[in-house]
Amino acid sequence: MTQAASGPPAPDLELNNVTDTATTGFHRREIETMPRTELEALQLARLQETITHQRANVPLIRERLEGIPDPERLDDLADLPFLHKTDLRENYPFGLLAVDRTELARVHASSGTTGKPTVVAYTAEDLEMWSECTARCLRGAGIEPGWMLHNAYGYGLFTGGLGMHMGAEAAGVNCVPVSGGNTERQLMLLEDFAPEAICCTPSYALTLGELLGDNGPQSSLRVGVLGAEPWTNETRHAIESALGIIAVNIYGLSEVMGPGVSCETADRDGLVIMEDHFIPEIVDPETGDRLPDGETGVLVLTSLTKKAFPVLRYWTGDLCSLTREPSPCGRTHARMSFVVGRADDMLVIRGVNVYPSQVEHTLVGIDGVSPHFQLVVDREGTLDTLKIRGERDMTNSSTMSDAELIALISERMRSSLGIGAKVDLVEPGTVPRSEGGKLQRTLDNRQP
Ligand code: DLL
Repeated sequence: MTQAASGPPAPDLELNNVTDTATTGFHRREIETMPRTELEALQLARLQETITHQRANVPLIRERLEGIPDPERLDDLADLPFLHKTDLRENYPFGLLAVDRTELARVHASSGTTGKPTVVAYTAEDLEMWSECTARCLRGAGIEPGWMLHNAYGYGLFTGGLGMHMGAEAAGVNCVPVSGGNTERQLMLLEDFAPEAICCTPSYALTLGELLGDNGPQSSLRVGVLGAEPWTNETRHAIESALGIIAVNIYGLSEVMGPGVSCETADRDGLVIMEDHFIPEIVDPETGDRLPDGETGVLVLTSLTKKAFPVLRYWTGDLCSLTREPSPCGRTHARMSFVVGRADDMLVIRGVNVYPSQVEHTLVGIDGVSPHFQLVVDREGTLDTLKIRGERDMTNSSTMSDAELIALISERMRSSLGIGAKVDLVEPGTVPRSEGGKLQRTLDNRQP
C-alpha cells in the first residue's frame, strides 16, 4: 500500500516476529469468502434498497438526492453527495433517523470535542447485524468459542463496550464486562479469571502491559482485539511482547455502526471490511475524488443494511488505503490499512504537516525508548515549537547514555518529520497513560 504525496507515512503492514498462538477462524465463512462478483451484486442490490429507504424516510436525504438517479452500477455511488459529521450535529438528536422512534432498540453517542454529542440509533435488526460483524472480528482474530474475553472497552454511550459484548455472545465467547478504568481491579480480574482474550484501546493495553511487568508475557492472554484510536505497527510489537499476545487492529465509528466495520485477522495483514454491510471508498481529502486502491486518502463509508440510521457516503475523516486482493486466509472482502491519522489530527508546525502517527512510527521503533510519549506544541513569539516527551524503556538493556539517546531521537525525527523537535527524556512513568479509554497524546498549547 503506497502513500499520497503529501500525507503521513504509508502504514507498515509487515508481520510481527512473535510466535503465533492463534489462527483465524470464521463466523460466517460463506459470506466472508464469497466470490467478489457475487459480493458486488449483493452490494448493489442492498445499496439500491438503502437509497429507496432513505428517500422514503429521511427528508434531508430526499432533498439532497433530488434529480440524482438511483445507482445502476456500484461506480455510480460516486455521484452521490457526502454526509458529514456536521450533518449529524445540525440534525441533533434524531433528525436523520429513517425509522419511527418507536422502532428503536438502542441509542449510542460519541462525545464531540465541542458541545453536543453525535447521536446514533439502532433497530433490533441493526443490533443483530452489528453483533454479527463484531463476532466475525473476534473469530477472525483467532478467538475460539468457549474462550473468555476481558472486555475493557467502556460500556455506556460509547459503542466499544456493548458492541464487542454483543459480538462475543454471538460468537459463543464468554464476555467479562469489565468496562474501562479501575486498573487495579482489572489486573486482579486478569489474574484471577485467566481470560484468553482481551479487548481495549491499544494505549490501555500498553498501560496494562507496563503494570504487569515481567508477568505480562506469561499471562493467560493469547489474543488482543485493539482499536478505537490510532496506533502503529511499532506499538503493536511493543504490546505483543509486553502481554505475550497476538494483537489485532479493530476499526469502527459510531456514526457508521461502532466497532467492527473492519478488523484484522490473526494474520495481521490489513483490516478486513465487512463489505456485505459497508461499501468503502478512498477519496482525495481536498477534491473528494475517488482514489485508486493502494493510495492513501479519506475513508468514506456507505452502510448497506442499517435501518434506523443508514449512511450514504459518510466522510469518516480517517486516512488510510484499501486493497481488494484476496487475503491469505481466503477472505475476499476489501482490506484497509492501519489508519495513519485524521485530517483534523494533523498539526501544522512552522508550515510543515506533522501527524502524531509519524512521531509514533519513528519513536517507538528506536531501541531503548518506551512506547509512552507525548507531543507538546507551543508558540514562542511567532515561532511554533514541537517537543517530544519520551521515556527510557527500563526493561531494555540499551547502553546508550540519555544524551546519546536524545541525539538519536532528534536525528530520526528531523529526517522523518522534516522539522526539528526538542526531545525530553522524562522520568519513566511521567508521560500520561491511558486509564481505560482513548488517550490524547497531543497537547497543543497554541491559541486558535
Ligand atoms: O471508537 C468505535 C470503536 C470502539 C472502534 C472500539 C474500535 C474499537 P467513536 O468513538 O465514534 O467509535 O470513534 C471513531 O475513532 O473515526 C477513528 O478516528 C478512531 N478509530 C476507531 N478505531 C480506530 C483504529 C469508536 N483501529 C473514531 N485505528 C474513528 C485508528 C480508530 N483510529
